[in-house]
Amino acid sequence: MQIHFISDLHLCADRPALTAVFERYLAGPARAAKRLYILGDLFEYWAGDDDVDDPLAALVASRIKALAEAGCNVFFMPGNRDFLLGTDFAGRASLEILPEPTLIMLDEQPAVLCHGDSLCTDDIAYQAFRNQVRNPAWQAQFLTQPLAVRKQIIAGVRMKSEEAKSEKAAAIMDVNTTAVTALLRENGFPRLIHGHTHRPAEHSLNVEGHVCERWVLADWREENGEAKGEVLVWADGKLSRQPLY
Ligand code: LP5
Ligand code: MN
Repeated sequence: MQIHFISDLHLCADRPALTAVFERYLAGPARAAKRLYILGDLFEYWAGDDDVDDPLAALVASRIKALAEAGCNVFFMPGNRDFLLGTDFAGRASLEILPEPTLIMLDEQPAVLCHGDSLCTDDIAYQAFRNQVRNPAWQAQFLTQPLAVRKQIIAGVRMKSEEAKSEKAAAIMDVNTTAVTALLRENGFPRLIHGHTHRPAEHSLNVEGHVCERWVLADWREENGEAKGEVLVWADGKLSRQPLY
């Protein structure tokens, strides 16, 4: 049986072709997996679990649930866009929310999982924003506001974020070596699997004398009118990438 990893699907009502790729994946290739890890940014944004009846959210939850009922354990780790996803959605989708980071085993080989944004420590403005919105008290207060108001606030933040990103150097928005080293050291120098940066690659690192691999997941996107996803598959003792259409 296989173990699958995906992230950065950024599903939203405006990109139905991407949702269709995800539906085909869940009904097809995912059925070969005993575990599926969704490492954040499943949704373009998540305003709170009182939005579970939104047609896209309801569809996604029901399709994930069908996979879970077919025998695959599905795990979700929050991304920077959907960290407000909570137990209501998890219940509807029959998935388990994992803390970040989480150390897992791929057969006998350890791997540490995270979304990836926590490793981008050179992005000082983003880390300040992250500290604020990941604070439980801040979240509780935010969630007291009506859903429509939250969506308006999020629209404002997304605009500000796009402006800010256009002025940042590309290197600032990648992972920081010291942060990667610290995470690997804290977890006993395993493999690292993460998304977020949209820079799919396999890096081999020598960390304090240990050779570690860092696998970066691909984002899902529409290109030249075609929707394309990707899953990282653990099978037969190795990882490989499988394109999804
Ligand atoms: O997501 P991505 O890869 O495009 O960009 C991220 C960082 N940006 C974000 C913001 C999200 O994209 C959009 C918000 C998602 C919804 C969250 C749900 C609920 C939260 C409610 C919030 C009030 O995460 C971006 C990084 C980039 O990754 C690369 O790592 O650079 O960070 C920024 O651009 C942040 C800015 O530098 C600073 C913050 C700007 C926001 C200011 C808030 C002002 C409030 C305005 C209200 C109208
Ligand atoms: Mn992200």
